[in-house]
Amino acid sequence: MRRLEEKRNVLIDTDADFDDYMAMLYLLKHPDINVQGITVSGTGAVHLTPGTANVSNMLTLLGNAKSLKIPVASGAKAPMIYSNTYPGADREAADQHYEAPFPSTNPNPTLDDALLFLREYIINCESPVTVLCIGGGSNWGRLFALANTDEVLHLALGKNVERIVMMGGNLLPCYVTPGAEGNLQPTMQPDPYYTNTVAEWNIFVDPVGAQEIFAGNVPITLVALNATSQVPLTPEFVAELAQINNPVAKFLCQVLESQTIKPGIGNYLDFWDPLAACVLVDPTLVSTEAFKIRIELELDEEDDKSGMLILDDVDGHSIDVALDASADEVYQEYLDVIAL
Ligand SMILES: [Ca+2]
Repeated sequence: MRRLEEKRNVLIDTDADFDDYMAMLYLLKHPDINVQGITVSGTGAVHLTPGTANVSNMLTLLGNAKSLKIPVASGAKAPMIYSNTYPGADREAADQHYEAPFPSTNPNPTLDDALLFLREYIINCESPVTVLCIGGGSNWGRLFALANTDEVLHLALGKNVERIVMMGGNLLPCYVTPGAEGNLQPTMQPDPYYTNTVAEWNIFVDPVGAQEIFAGNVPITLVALNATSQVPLTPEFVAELAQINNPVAKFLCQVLESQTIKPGIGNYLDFWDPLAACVLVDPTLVSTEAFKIRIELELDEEDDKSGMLILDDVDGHSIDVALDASADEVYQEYLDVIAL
């Protein structure tokens, strides 16, 4: 396990998908990470109200009073642009937390305004914070948009947010080798309702939200499909996780063994959000390269490329993109922490 020289404060933004649980519980168990708050977006996998309750109740898996008090705040009910949505069956499964039970209900109330929580935290924090953004750009995009007219927030974001590690996007084969195509189509089978083949879900659900984050002048590591596709979610990994005997591992196994998730293991599911969480702790698990990137914001119903990442040296923003990952090291790092 990778130890840090000093404890790191982290804010998480999530859409409470199956792999978000993997990512969040890894950071919550890591001895050198202090999760300072979790904001929930209702524009990705989960709907906002059940998602916020699920994340709050997830904290009961940690079995300590301190974790129960981590602020959980509900955020965006709608994207900043369009109404691109995940498949309905996937959203329903996320709402039901994959039928995996939480030990109990968290007695602490959730917060109803993620933007207000983030603004106050970032303005008042005494040491820098790192952000794990695994739920698309709807919450943090709005925060950066707010900072355009809120000078106090603007200065605090520049001073106090050390880096945003965001799972999202893909650099196409026309830009890098090996390139990565979008990931909408495999999830929508057998009845794809979007034609887009070039975007990744987290960017696609809110291209403007992601673009606001890119433009926010905070260092960004984008854990793109180019890297995550090299760390597949395999039956072998699930078997190793099942060897760990604690409530967190047991919960994660129940999620991964659920009807919705299990068919994708060893098939089309990758270590998306948990790779981003591992990279937040240990950046050497991936190799990154800086590119100037902007996001396609136009919607074309006949040839949709909205959400596509475009390399643009004039109008792009400098982003460190993860292109390569060491799968075996990632699995080991992940399992070591979950076993604690
Ligand atoms: Ca997610």
